[in-house]
Amino acid sequence: MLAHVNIRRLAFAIVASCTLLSLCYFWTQNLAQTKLVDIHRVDAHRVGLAEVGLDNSTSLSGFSTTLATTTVVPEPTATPSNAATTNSLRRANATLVMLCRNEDLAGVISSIWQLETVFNRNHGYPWILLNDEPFTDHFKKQVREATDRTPVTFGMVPHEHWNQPSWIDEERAEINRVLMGADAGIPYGDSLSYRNMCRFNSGFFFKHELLQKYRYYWRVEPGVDFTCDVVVDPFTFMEDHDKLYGFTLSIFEIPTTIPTLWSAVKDFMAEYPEYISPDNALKFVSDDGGENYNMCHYWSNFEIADMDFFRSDAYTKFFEYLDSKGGFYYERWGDAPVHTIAISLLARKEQVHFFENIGYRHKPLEHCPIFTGSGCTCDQSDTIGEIMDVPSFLDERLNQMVDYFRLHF
Ligand SMILES: Nc1nc2c(ncn2[C@@H]2O[C@H](COP(=O)(O)OP(=O)(O)OP(=O)(O)O)[C@@H](O)[C@H]2O)c(=O)[nH]1
Ligand SMILES: [Mg+2]
Repeated sequence: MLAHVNIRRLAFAIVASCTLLSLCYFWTQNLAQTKLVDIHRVDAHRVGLAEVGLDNSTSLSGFSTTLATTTVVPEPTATPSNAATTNSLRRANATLVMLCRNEDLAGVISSIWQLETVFNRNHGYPWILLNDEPFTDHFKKQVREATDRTPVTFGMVPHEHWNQPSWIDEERAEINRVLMGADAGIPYGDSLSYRNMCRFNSGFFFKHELLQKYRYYWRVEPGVDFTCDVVVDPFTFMEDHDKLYGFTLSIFEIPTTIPTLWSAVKDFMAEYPEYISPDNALKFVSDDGGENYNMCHYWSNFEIADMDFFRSDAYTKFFEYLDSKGGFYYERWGDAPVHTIAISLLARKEQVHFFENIGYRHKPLEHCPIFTGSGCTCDQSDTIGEIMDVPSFLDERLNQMVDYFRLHF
């Protein structure tokens, strides 16, 4: 009898524990799911996609574009302990590229050292450093030491890929540099070298002879931080998933730097409809069906991309068309909106990938992953999560500038 009661008690205890465990399990799962969805809503807001209006089944793959009912599919993860070493890893045909100046040395070494530490020491992707002036021996020596066993090559940007073309009306360009610089206080508004850099990054870097043999590239800038172990190779990920463009941060462009960019893009679309992808992401860059640009752009100081996209007929035509308008010099068109608009219009929307798992900081902005399973040294609350308001004076300034252009040119 006693044994019988004990067995009943034991059975009850087992059933009760199982029920309790199941309840706990479902509760924590639910919590985790809610958290993901909430964070991704913020995320969607951050990348300006909440307004895109994609339906639940549509995903800009890895983008947190998605709405509450959508399952969040993170990139595959691996722990650093089971990440293979250089020799056994499959590598993509890819390179790490940094455009920099001799005086950027400390920031160059810092960025290289960090990316080597969190990622490349396991892969050995070669570095290519480019400059519009010759690198000094001192610079090359220190960079070689920082890259350790990883190959590094130093290259010069050809004059014709960097400098303002002779057909640009320098008087007109200079007037606008003054207008945008001291007068309007637009960052780099008065800088010719910044314009050269933006145009080079828009239309020429992938043509550099040192980059010809590579398909994928990761753009790195001096002085940035990589704050998490990169345990999945983004290059092979891109290759395996047919991605053309990867980003971590997305913000608004300053409208006064690109007063006539979108009208040039609209002209291009009208003239070359054959290059516009039927499955494009126009909704990422325009909230009104293409009438106006909403200023959203991927922050291209971080960029992992397939250079074959930039080398394609579609992009070549797109860049040449924009370049012919002179806006890189008469205004201050950045490579970020140019790349963003191009990838949004010329590619399929699922060919863009949000690298949620890559911790990245380019001051003052950063992205700290929510999937911080692997070592991260960032604070998730530092991730930009709000749409940055465009100050109203910029709008006013934009109108003034458009009027100015109408009057004078
Ligand atoms: N060689 C060379 N590189 C440049 C020049 N201007 C900019 N760069 C590089 O181009 C990239 C972008 O320049 P940044 O000055 O960082 O521009 P930004 O990221 O828009 O602005 P910041 O917020 O100041 O970083 C960086 O990799 C720079 O090192 C230049 O005149 N010569
Ligand atoms: Mg920068």
